[in-house]
Amino acid sequence: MKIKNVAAFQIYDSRGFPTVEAEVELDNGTTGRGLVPSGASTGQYEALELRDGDKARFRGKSVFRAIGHVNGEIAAALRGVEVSDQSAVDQMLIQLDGTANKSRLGANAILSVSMAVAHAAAAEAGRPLFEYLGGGAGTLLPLPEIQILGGGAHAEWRTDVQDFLVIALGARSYGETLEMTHNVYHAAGTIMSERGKRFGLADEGGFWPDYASNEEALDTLVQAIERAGYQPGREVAISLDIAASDLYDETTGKYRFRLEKQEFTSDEFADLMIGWCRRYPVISIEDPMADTDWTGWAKVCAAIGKTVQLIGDDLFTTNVQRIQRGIEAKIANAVLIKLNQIGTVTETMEAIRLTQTAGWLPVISARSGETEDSFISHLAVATNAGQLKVGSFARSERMAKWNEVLRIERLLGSRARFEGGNIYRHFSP
Ligand code: 2PG
Ligand code: MG
Repeated sequence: MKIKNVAAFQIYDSRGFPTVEAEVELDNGTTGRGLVPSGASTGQYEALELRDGDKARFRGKSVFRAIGHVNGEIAAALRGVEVSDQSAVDQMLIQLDGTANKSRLGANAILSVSMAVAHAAAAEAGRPLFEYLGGGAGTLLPLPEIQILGGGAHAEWRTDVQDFLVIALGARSYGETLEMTHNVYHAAGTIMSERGKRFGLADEGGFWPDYASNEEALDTLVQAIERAGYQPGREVAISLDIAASDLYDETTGKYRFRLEKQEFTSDEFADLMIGWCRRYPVISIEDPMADTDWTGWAKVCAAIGKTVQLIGDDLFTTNVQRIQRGIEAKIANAVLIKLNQIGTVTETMEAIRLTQTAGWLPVISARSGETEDSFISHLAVATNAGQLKVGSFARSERMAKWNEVLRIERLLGSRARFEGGNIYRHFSP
């Protein structure tokens, strides 16, 4: 079926910031919509999110230029194009833009259309998105990585570490991961209330803490797992996103904790990260070092790369060239996958495939600024990625994704598979 028209509109993300929604209409009237998320702790190598920068409107964050590009050049190029050839559509969008980082038309403009085309094609085929994207091969339900406390750029630097998360290693089903996480999340809230440390909710729905150190937050996480009745490290393990690029000063080469007013050389910071992973029941750590500090990454990977999942987010920005370099340099063992870091569905799926071919683990991820689109839930199952990170266990833009996996599970019926904590079987403590 051919594309009849493409149109874009300004909508608002979970922080109330403007973002792009595209709608693709096919010749037979079928439509598909793509809603673009937005990060706060964005990596410097991400594709460019085009914002108007007009301080008089939406504090410079409006996206009218990106929308204009969809309604103008992109719509003109895609009219009459076959909707079911996602890679050809994405290739056209990449070529039309003509820049390496999608800065001319804007990655937000391009991604909205790329996602809308996939949604429309799936609807036209009468298939759920995960089946359409995975060609029927996607049957693995993801192990969730769920935030309990939020800090860093998502909570005005109330902690230096950005995400304190848990992974329910002991769960036997996807549903059970949610039940276990629910229990830990509310246990953490109770503990924080008892001590007067619960300030509210951070951007991704995790508790906004009032702590004097990052380790106080780590201790709370262990206590919450125990209070909920689980064995830390065995049934429920800790996962951290340090988002260390935000703590790094490229001119001095130093890492800095604002809260604890401490500075570290790369070597010292790597030692701190390695120490946390050894002292606490940590199964996964993301961006422990800055995106330009490959020496620091190599040191961390050599020390704990066989026992802990080491995820590159800002490090790789879902970019196959950067992932390939990382695989060759052996500086991590997992890749965070975000559609809007690279800007098309096809390139995102290529990044997932490359990660899997190398024997590394992909983690499909939301952004801190999210929408009601549950595309990533489908993407995770379609690609058998095995892991999904969507912020916390609160707020509807997060719950929409967790809930969508429950629906996918029902649709898959007896074909649904769940590996749970077994996905880390090649890590030996
Ligand atoms: C991250 C994400 C999600 P942001 O760093 O992994 O937690 O944050 O979308 O702000 O980059
Ligand atoms: Mg991250």
